[in-house]
Amino acid sequence: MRHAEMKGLFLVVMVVLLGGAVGRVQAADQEVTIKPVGNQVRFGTEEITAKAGSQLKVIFDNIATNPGMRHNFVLLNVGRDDEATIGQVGIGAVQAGEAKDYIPDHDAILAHTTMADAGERVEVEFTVPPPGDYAYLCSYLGHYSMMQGVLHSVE
Ligand SMILES: [Cu+2]
Repeated sequence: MRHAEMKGLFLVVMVVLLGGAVGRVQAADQEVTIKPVGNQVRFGTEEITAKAGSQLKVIFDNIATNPGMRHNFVLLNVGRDDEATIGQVGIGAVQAGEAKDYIPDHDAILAHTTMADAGERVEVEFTVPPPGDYAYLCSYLGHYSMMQGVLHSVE
């Protein structure tokens, strides 16, 4: 192969590689997989730590086998001590019902997955909010009071 041909081939390869990189969705900075505790109304992971401003992907792997154990992951912009807001979201979710996938129209909701049936995996990617503690919960029918955790956002 002549030098000019080699150069041409190199360019084609570079364009293909770069084109592929641009077309790909940027990977999350961190991934965390959360499962329920068997068929209980409880998150197996009740604490997550992530860097403020980074991209976090939360995968909710609903390993429950009881079909009634539907769950999701809903992140709020309040701490776990803000029971009033958590209650509003939890009760609002019941009112929102199946038609709205148990996601009420509430300002406190920062991110959420869709509802996962038993055996189903869902995920959501979001930018970690400024440093602080943020409650997360499952908004399926009354689960919010037992199924909660906290995201620690750190510098
Ligand atoms: Cu649940």
